[in-house]
Amino acid sequence: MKINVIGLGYIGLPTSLILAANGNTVVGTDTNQEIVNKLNNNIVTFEEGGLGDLFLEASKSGFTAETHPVKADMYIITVPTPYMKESKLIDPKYVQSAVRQVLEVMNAGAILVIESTVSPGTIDKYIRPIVLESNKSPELVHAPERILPGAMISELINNSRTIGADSQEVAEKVKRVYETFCKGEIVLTDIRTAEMSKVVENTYRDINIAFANELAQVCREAGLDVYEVIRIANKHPRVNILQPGPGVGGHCISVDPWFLVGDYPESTKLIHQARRTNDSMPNYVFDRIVEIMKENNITEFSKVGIYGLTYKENVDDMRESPTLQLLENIPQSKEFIIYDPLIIEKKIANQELDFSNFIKSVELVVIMVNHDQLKNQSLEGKVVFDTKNSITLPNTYKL
Ligand code: SAJ
Repeated sequence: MKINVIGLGYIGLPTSLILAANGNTVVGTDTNQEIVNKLNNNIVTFEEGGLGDLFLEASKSGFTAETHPVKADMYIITVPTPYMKESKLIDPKYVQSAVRQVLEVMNAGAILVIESTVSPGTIDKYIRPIVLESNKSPELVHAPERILPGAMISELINNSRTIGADSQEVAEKVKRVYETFCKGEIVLTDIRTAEMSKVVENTYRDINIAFANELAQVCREAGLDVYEVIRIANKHPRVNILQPGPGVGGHCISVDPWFLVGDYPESTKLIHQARRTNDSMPNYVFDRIVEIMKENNITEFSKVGIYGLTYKENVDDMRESPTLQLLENIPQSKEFIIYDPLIIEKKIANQELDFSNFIKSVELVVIMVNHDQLKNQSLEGKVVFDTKNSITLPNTYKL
């Protein structure tokens, strides 16, 4: 089976490599020439545990990268699916353009798998018409990706997967390919159910994080320690509350629930409120920073250091990160000094690339991301506001 994976980002690259490392002939395609050049020169394009080793194995098995789709038996599309800021509706342009490019080169009857997360109904509304217009009649499949950045390789291997197709026969064919690397259960269904279940998974998590974030605010008003309250409540066999934090980032959980809100505005009150709650957390963090500054007679915003620019711990992905949301929402926060051990090139103003320079220049350190690197650093002598409950120093401020 020859497979062409379209879009070599956070999902497409690990997916291509694991397929190649497990006996499939794989070509990866990305329109970004720089990504393609790097991969063909044996440079892995982002940090993820185990990705380097997987890359070596895949390269030995003949994995290569191209800027255009090639002839193959199966195409897997893993391009981004942004949403439009105002309407909250999905913007399917990247998936549509990938499908068009693939249709130009494919042989009739090849299989076209969409892994990109799409709002329920997208494939029928925006993809099927393009496919029907062509004379290639590919089999359409939706196999939504389900991997957690930071644990991608083990999740690719062990998670259950969903394959939505128009017929059992096609679903079984695709299942046989995914089975070459996936040890989890592979569930077969129709395309619309696959689309909806993926978006529902991320919405479920968003709502549960919003609940934890709301509890942090309630406990603060009540003068209680939210972490202790959650720890005790979670002793109940049917309670499993997540952890509050400075907001929800990443390209999945902070995006997918909007697809449902955009399409079903009247029926998604809870989902919409959860999004608002999570989106309001960076502002809540800012209000707490101002309080803490007053309490400690810190008068200049430039004496506040923000530790963490990525959307969560131990990944180098900054998309929609709470720190970026904070900088975008609140003009005064632009004076803060920012440091992140995983962002090694300067990406924003006031970013400090060296930890000791960062720590020297600030009086208050705000922990926005709990990177492992923090464990080896001393924050002695600093006022610390820990929004991730990551350290146990005395006199640390919490959310
Ligand atoms: N967060 C909290 N409190 C928590 C857990 C997370 O504030 O208790 C925050 C994180 O700090 C981060 C955000 O939520 O800012 C999202 O992080 P995450 O680790 O929960 O999830 P993602 O976005 O890295 O990956 C999610 C996963 N989905 C679910 O867990 C339902 C992953 O399995 C999906 O494959 C991925 O979205 C995706 O691509 O859809």
